[in-house]
Amino acid sequence: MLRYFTAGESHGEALTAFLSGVPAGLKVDQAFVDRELWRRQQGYGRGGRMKIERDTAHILSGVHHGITIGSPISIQLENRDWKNWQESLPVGEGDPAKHKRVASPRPGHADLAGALKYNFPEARYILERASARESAARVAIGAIGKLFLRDLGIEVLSHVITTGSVTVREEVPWQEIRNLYDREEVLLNCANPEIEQQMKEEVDKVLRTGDSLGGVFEVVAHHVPPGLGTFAQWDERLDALLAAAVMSLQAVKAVEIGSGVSAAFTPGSLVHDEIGYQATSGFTSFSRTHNNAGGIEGGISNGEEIRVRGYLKPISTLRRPLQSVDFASREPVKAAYERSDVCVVPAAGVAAEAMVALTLARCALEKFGGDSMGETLRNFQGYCQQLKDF
Ligand code: EPS
Repeated sequence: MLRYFTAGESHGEALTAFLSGVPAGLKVDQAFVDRELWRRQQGYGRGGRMKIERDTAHILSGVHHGITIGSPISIQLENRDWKNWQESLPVGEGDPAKHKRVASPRPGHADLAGALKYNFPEARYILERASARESAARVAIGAIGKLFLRDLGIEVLSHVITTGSVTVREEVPWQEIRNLYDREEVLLNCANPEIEQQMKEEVDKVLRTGDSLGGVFEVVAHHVPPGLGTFAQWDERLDALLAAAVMSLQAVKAVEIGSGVSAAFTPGSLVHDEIGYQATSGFTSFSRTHNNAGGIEGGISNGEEIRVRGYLKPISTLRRPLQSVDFASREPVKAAYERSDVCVVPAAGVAAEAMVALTLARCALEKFGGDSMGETLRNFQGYCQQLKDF
């Protein structure tokens, strides 16, 4: 079974990720992993931290001579900013006078709920782990998940649909999303250049006013075979697994599969994807008129593209802070401010790609799993033949 964990604080020495259950013999392309980390660092609206960091994956175990060997993979990412925090956030006791308190909780952040839960008198240790910096560790192991899926012909990428009040209305075809991957300037990672320009103006507006923005990203998994996930148990449904995986990312407040939200307000005759049959080069010859289901029916992938959207709340650190209460005096004050991003929708999309890839990789391994890639691919090809013969 594919399992994964991360560890690390935003301003600690390093982030660490563990990935267990990858079959032996998978080629690990370090440049690909680092490119994924680079992609997560991009986007218009990022803050000063991304100018400090150069995220690269230091693979410590599980990979030798460029291939996985079946043992757990551990990856470390250096926090370059650590050198600025060694005294204020030491592992040892250190000097309490150097501690950087977060004196008043930010509405929308984990600060207050976390301080109450872990019984700290202020929020420093809370924001350290709650920060979206953690998502870099997921992207590192997600890249290994993507390399595994790639051997099965599956690709996972994302694009931005909404930034603030600006939205792309039409469905964006796979090839246009694929083209975004090759861009050297990510900007808002939007496939429509005119709309992307309007999105940039939205970000400029909040940069001027000291506010922040949320938005919507869409992750698309291309060339997924029918049959991943099942309706047999609630916790084996692919849509439920994907929803949890994407919802687990910092700042995501809603997840949608296909046109799930608008479908609730539309008659069934206009929602469900009619079925046809014509010879194609796909997994089967069954075809669909459209893909409102987002590639999943009955908790099972149906052979269409999987489309998952994540809805992000605006970043909760505001340069013009909202009302809060001082942790010590209990007096009304403005919420604490620390360096932050104002918009992270493209980066969140990349982190969500990692979560979708790890979820699909887990389901694929449950279905085709072998201890080596050779065994896994043999099982996969046998299943593909079964689909052709259906
Ligand atoms: C992030 C690193 C953080 C923030 C951001 C995400 O770095 P720092 O706090 O040092 O500026 O930029 O975290 C948040 C948006 C948040 O609310 O915690 C990263 O690597 O993505």
